[in-house]
Amino acid sequence: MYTQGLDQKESAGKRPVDAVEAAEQLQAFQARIDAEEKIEAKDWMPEAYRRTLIRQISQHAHSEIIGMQPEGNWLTRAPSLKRKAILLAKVQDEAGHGLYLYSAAETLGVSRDQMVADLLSGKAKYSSIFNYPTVSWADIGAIGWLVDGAAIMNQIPLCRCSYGPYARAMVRVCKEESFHQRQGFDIMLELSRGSPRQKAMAQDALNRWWWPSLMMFGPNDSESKHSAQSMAWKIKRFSNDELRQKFVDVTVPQADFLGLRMPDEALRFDADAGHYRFGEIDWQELFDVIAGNGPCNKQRLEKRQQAHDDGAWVREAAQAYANKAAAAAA
Ligand code: FAQ
Repeated sequence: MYTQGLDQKESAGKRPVDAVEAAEQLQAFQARIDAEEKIEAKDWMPEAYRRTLIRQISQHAHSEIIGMQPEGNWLTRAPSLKRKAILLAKVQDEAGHGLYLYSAAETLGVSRDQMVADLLSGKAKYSSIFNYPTVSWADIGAIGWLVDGAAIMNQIPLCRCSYGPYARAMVRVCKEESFHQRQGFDIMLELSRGSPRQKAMAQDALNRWWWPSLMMFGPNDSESKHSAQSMAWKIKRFSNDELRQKFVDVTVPQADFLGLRMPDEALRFDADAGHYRFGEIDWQELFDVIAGNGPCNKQRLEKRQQAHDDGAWVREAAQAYANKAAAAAA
């Protein structure tokens, strides 16, 4: 009987007839996925598919929201009015992405309050990359170039994700991320063509952000517990390693153009394969950061908690207004 992908709760304790029906339902669901149909919020879906999407989309939303912090740190210290206006627009875009993504996750039956509570309690993850500090202006360039660059590489395929609300949210997010990536590259270009001190700042930022950017794609395929099922469900279209390799292949020539050196002695072009081969990633560092022990995990969550507490009056006012409007309409 075809039960792969059936949640244990869905198959356990079912009478044989029910179990056959459940397996048929699952088969029909997989056939829709295989036919590239979009799954919509009100369609039947296996519980495990729903839970996987809630996990991934809410983590993605949390990443956008926490991701505002390292860049927000430079809003008051951007080197010109123009750079400040651009950075402000970028940080606001990240807030917008978080909101589209929370909305997409809500269509799966989880409340915004629950997702926020899970973030603040440390139960829900967000991308490891946002637990590193931004110590110089060049870090803002490196984040745009590398972090947004990695995010786009991962997110373009998500525009074709099998779940309609997530896929549609990603279309706009990706357009905005492309602008973000270009503004980061533009900062790096200006610095790397500037004074020797500016170029050294750009190199230092690249040295610190390169490896964490490669970690954003997640563990190696052999260690990625969700990839196989997520790819069968066409939530993910490429594996973690495939996307990481694509990112390396497009980014190394960009570093050459900037006149910067990748901080990887093992990096070399494999002409036969047409790919850049790179050194071993420090997986322990990724797992430590994911476990909450990165350089800024504590600070990021404390700041988010503070912002949440400070915003309580806005939520109360919005609720009071909604109650009043509902009473008036009744
Ligand atoms: N950080 O089995 P897999 C951005 C966890 S948005 C933390 O491979 P999966 C925009 C993973 O959750 C950046 N945790 O998992 C921006 C799982 O843990 P769990 C965020 C990580 O889901 C730019 C476990 O490890 N983008 O940057 C990480 O199949 C600039 C096993 O891993 C998205 O969220 C990590 N790096 O693949 C904003 C994109 N990697 O939950 C501001 C959507 C893995 O079982 C400024 N997400 N884990 O306890 C995805 O594509 C996937 O979820 C992956 C992970 C690829 C991240």
